[in-house]
Order: sequence, then C-alpha cells, then structure tokens
Amino acid sequence: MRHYVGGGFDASGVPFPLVDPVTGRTVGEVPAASRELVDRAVGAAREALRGPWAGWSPAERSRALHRIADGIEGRFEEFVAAECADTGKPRALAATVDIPRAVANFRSYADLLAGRSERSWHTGTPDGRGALNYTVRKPLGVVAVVSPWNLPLLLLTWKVAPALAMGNTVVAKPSELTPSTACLLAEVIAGAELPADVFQLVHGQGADAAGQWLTEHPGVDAVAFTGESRTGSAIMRAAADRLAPVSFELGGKNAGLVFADADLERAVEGTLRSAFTHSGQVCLCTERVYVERPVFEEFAGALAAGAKDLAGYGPMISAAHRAKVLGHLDRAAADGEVLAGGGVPSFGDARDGGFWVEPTVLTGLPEDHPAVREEIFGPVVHLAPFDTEEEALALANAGPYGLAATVWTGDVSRAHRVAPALDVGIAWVNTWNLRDLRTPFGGVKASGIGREGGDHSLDFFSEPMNVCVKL
Ligand code: NAD
Ligand code: 6OD
Repeated sequence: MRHYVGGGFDASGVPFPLVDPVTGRTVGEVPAASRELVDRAVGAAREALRGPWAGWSPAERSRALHRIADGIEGRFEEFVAAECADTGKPRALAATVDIPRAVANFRSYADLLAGRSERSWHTGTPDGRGALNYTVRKPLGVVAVVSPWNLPLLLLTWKVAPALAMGNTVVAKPSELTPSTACLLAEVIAGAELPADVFQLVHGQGADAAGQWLTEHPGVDAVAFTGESRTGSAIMRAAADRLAPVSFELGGKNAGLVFADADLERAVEGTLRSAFTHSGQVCLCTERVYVERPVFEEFAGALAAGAKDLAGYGPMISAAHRAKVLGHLDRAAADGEVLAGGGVPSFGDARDGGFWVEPTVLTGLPEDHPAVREEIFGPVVHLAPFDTEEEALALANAGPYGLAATVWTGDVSRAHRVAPALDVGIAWVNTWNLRDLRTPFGGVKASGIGREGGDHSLDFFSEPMNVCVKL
C-alpha cells in the first residue's frame, strides 16, 4: 500500500490496519499520509497544470483514458481480487460490476470527449459586420476526489476519468477501508504515458486527516466527493472559504413502489436485487418498499422467502458499520415485525469473526421510526402497505433524502405519471440500477449536489469561457 505523489510511490506515514471484513482479521497495513505529504501532492498537481499536460489536445487525452482502461483490463483479475479482499463482496459482483464499470468509466468519457463540440453564435452589431462568440472549455485546475468504500474503484474512477478528460490534475483520497484498487490504479496510470504528476494518490482517514487536509487545502480548486451526507456538509464548509465548486453524491433512503397491477414475480426478483446487492451497501439500494394493499401479503411472503434463500452475499464493511446496522435491527425487532433474517449468520468457520448480517425483511414500523427514516446501508428493507397512488407518492417523497426510487407497475400511464412525480434524481420503472453512463446521475435534498454522468461530468470538471471576436 503506497501513496503516489510527484510521479513516485511513497510508503511514508503512520500505518493503520487493513481489516478483512469476511473474517475480521487484520491482513495488512496502510500508511496514513501526513499533512506535509498532502501538501506535496497538491503542489505537484498544481505544478503539472503548467507542464506538457496543458498542451494536450482532447484527442490525446481521450487516447490516454483508453490506455488507462486497457491497463485495468490487462490486470483485470488482480483488480477483482483486490476489490473482493477489501470489501468482502462476492467475486461475481466485482467481476461483473465494479471492475468492468471502472473500465467503462474511462472508455465512455474518452469517447464522449473525442466527439464533444462547443457552441458558437454570430451576433449582430450596429456596423453590420457582426461578431463571433464561441465557448472555450478550460480545466478547473487541481481536483480533489474523495471516495467511499462500497464500490471503491467504480466510484473513484467515475470522477477521476472525467476530471482527467477535461485536462484537470487530480489528487485522489480513497476510503481508508478499501485502498487496494486505488493503489493498482495508480500503477496503471503511472504506466499509461501521461505526464508525471497529473494523478496523485494519498491514503488516510477523513476527519482531521488526509481527507480533511485535502478538501480544505487552498491549492485545491474543486472537490468531487461521494459518501455520507454529513461528510458532504463538512467538506462543503471546508470548501466554502475559497468558494471551491463541489460535486456531491451522498446518502439515500430509497423507496420502491409496488402497484397491484405489477408483474409480482418480477417485482419480487427486482426488489431482492435492489435491497440486497452488496448486502445493501450501495447508495441506490431500496430500503423502504410500499406495496398496494391487495398484493401486500403475497409480495411480503415472497420477498421474505427470497431473502431467506439468498446465498452468496457478503459481510458489512467493518465492525463499526455492523454495530450500526444491528442497532437498527434491535430497535426494529422491538417495535415491529421481522419477516426474515434480523440476526447474524453462523458459519462454524473463520467467517464467524467477520462482520456479517442476515438479509432482513421488516414490516409494521411507523414511518418516523429510525429504521424507516434513516439510511441503514445494510441488508435491511422495510415493507408497508398503501391504498392510493397519491398516498404512495407522499410516502416515497417523505424524509430527508432524494437519491433514487423504483416503480413496479404494468400500467404504462401510471409509470409515466408516478416516476416524474418522485422527488429523486433517478427513477427506475420495472428495473433497478440499469445504467447508461451518459445520463444525469445524482440526488436531490440531502442526497447530493449537482449531477454527474456524460456531459454533466465534463461540464462540472471544466470552466466555460466565452470569447467574443468583432468581425
Ligand atoms: P464517508 O462519508 O464516511 O466517507 C467517504 C470518504 O470521505 C472517505 O474517503 C473518508 O475517509 C472521507 N471523509 C470522511 N470524513 C471526511 C472529512 N471530514 N473531510 C474529508 N473527507 C472525509 O462515507 P462511507 O461510509 O465511506 O460511504 C458510505 C456512504 O456513502 C453512505 O452514506 C452512502 O449512501 C454514500 N454513497 C453515496 C453514493 C451516491 O452516489 N450518492 C455512492 C456511494 C456511497
Ligand atoms: O453507477 C454509478 O455511476 C454510480 N455513481 C453509482 C453509485 C452507487 C452508490 O453506491
């Protein structure tokens, strides 16, 4: 585990333990960057803005992103193994989602950049000769990318790729819980023939550590962050003094709406996926499902049976995170009904030392209960009945978050009526987490600021400038 600063690898700093969530055992050490190293990383990234990188054309940067994608593909199995080791997620998930999406992140921004154009306007003038206005896109400068532990490489590259695409330099700080694939990415970038210093990597914790030192650094021109809403507030305060732009993808408490006219089998299968993928540790996961009353019992029975049958799921990321999830489950069991799970699985092997929680289905809790209102970020879903479309919308739209929602219905008019009326950034109808990387991605309310994806990211990571030429 090494930092990558000034074009070189560096293992300096007080080490902190890296823990395997599957067994709870310490499996390695990660050096925590000192404030001085963070300073050096930002300084090197600033210096790189004045180097050859500034002269690279969009086509050259596009080719560089493809080379990084090639580099990840060339070490695919290493990336998969590292992501599984850090997160404990099933191999199938890392091999079909995390690592392929990291490759796709670089390729899609590379392609978008290569085909991008800016607008121009002919403007009338009193002398009849006119003027030409055109837009120039400039990089923002040094971008800090701070990322979480749940989809470590996917979410890091989701911001690093468009930031580099637009000619910025990057200082990345991955989650202290999952640093391994970021280290591999630094090795790939180091070998991808980009100018030295355009990418820097520092490891360490968040508050009063590398994360905070980086995001409050006066040499950082913009902050792209994915993580908890509370952390977003702290980072926004840190960025406010120097008015640095921020792009935030934050927490969620996503609702699913199941109407009686839905294909129930499909709705159950989709909800099992949306609630329990990566043991609920995906910001887009469904944690509340509202089911139209005539099909509530049937849906609840089928979902609970499906949850009990789930195999091949992974653990919570850490002991502290599991304690938070189990705290919710204890209160929920006392105040409502547990239809499936609710406890810690027993394996009779080394996994008993890990941070496991059973896939859990709850019902019978009031809407203001912490388990229904707060983000749990674990394998826990609460079911409640509704009677009308208006009530379903009111329930889904309540609460502080507004990231994503899923609607299950067989009525096409209802689908088009309900989906846009949801207070979220992303609504899926009869599917979940189907992604087209060109579409706007992000949340409303406490779930984020700004949109990423496609041109939205390329716009955020650049400053448009108008040039007006009198003809
Ligand atoms: P977190 O906010 O605890 O940490 C995220 C990153 O921020 C880590 O790298 C951490 O070290 C750093 N950090 C923490 N405190 C900081 C500070 N004061 N200053 C600067 N950096 C700091 O989040 P997490 O626990 O790693 O991830 C889970 C959370 O992320 C959940 O709330 C989840 O919903 C959210 N999330 C949202 C999205 C989305 O797209 N909306 C995607 C993934 C995760
Ligand atoms: O799919 C994406 O682009 C994305 N940002 C997913 C976020 C998932 C959250 O855990």
